[in-house]
Amino acid sequence: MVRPNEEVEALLQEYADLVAITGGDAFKARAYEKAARAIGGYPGDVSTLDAKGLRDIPNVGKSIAEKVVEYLRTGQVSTLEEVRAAIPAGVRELITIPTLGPKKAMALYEELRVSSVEELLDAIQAERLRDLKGFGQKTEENILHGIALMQKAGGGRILLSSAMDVADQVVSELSGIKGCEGCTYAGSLRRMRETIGDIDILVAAARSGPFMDAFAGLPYTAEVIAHGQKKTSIRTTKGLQVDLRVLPPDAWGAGLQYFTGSKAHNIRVREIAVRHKFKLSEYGLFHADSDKKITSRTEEDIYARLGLPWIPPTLREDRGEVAAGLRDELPDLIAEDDIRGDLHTHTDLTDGLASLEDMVAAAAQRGYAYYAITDHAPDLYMQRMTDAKMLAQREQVRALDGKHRKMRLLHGTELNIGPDGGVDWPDEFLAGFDLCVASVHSHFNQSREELTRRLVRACENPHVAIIGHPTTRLIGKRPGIDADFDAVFAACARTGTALEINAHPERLDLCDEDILRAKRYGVKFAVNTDAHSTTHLPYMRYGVGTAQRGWLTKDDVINTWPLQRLRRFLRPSALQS
Ligand code: DGT
Ligand code: CA
Ligand code: CA
Ligand code: ZN
Repeated sequence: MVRPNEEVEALLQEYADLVAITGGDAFKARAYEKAARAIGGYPGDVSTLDAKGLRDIPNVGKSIAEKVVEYLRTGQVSTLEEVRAAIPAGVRELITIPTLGPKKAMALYEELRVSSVEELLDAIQAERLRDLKGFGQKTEENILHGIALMQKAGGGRILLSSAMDVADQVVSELSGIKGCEGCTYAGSLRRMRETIGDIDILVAAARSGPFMDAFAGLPYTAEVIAHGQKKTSIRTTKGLQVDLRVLPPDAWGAGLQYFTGSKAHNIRVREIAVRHKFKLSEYGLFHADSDKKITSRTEEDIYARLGLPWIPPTLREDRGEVAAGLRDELPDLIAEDDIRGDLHTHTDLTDGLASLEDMVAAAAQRGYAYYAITDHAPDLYMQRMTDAKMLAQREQVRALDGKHRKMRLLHGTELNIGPDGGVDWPDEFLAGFDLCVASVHSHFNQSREELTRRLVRACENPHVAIIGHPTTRLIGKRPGIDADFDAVFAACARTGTALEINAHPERLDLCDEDILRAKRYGVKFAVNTDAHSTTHLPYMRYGVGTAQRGWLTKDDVINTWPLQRLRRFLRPSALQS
């Protein structure tokens, strides 16, 4: 669970931020930022590399490699410690507020002597920010929202993917212990919620002792909070709480059902039990009057005795799943196996970290039937895209197509939706692509009317087949844009434009509730990873989990369709203009 790549990524990113905030060389800050991303996306374990090995990673030069080596050897980097010391701790706290960049944080400190979140709140209250250059009323609102987001995150919830990495490891460790008859994760993680409060692990075994001891002794256990025969809780080195419960194999189904939750779902299911004059607990389903056990061994059995089909965990949120189950109208949910391809991915032609060849090979490994490369268009000037580069890439894609016998390649692009809803290539050029994704990447603070018109206009572009990460939110960091999404969903349905479910764990955009709403308009969806590295392709599982939470079936999701049907959908249609 020690994840050296992520640790080094965070370290270099912090260094980049601190260089920026102290008014240091912007070029240097950017170099560190690039290296941070490269190491974060590097498929191997960086802690096994020496300085030379590190320098083979793109964007990692000599001095950065040396700092990484120092960190891996000593646990700290002396130059970073120096910069840290030179900046008041309060200002560093300010940088961590989502939506407030290093520049604004420094301005607040230098102009207003604000050096903590508390003082910033006071300053906003006293309207002292209004006189600062570059700060407006909208900035204030954004800062307040950022602080609220941060305080919510401070409630200790972590991203689904981070929790999943830990849980997968714990489950694999405990499954190997003698006497294990079953081991899995339950709770919000099994329901694939976008953030996780704590991890709940269940083991089925006759004797709990060996599991509890092994659990308390795991290398990443920083603190044992409670150690008992039924339940042990630990805190990991990263501050995440993990609860382990060992259940008698005979009560596995009841325990799994109970600890999977959600609490609201459990309450709804217990109401059904009461109607049958039954009693449902973590120990089993019983007759209310005699206490005689009816069943407890499997979840299927328990639901069946209540007149319900087995309800997939991703639906267990009390959003009508119990009523739908009673009517036998649960959706036949999309599964990860149904996904035939990824329709939004990048290469190192723009800001991706891997070459076209490597990305395509990794996609073929996943058994996809098709795969789209969608590098950025010219508007994101940092990427320095040109017509010639894109056309040269198309040649390469065509040449590669067929090398992986079972996988067809689509050549696409991710367009930037400009402030007025226009995109960054003319129609004639767009007509040459197999697929155009279009997304918002800037100007998040336009008015609601402008944002809505902007997205609707993008949908109306006949070449735009998919709206990428539609709200642009970053979980715990940046709120989604304030558009009238009902109007956008209606436009998508009318123009045959799919909405993306971006599977990146920091995005999961659209989120479950937006998906449910959009589906009512008859919109189609695409579950894509937006991979910028080969290591991002497996994020697909989080996108599919989110799609399930939005009650989607295969038919709702265009990248489960056979290629021919997909191509018909992608074809520019007269309807759209
Ligand atoms: P989290 O940890 O905040 O992400 O969310 P959960 O859903 O994993 O919640 P957690 O860890 O507190 O409890 C795990 C499951 O145990 C929860 O989903 C349902 C069940 N549970 C816990 N407390 C109660 C309760 O008081 N009543 C009922 N019916 N179920 C409960
Ligand atoms: Ca939990
Ligand atoms: Ca728990
Ligand atoms: Zn992208």
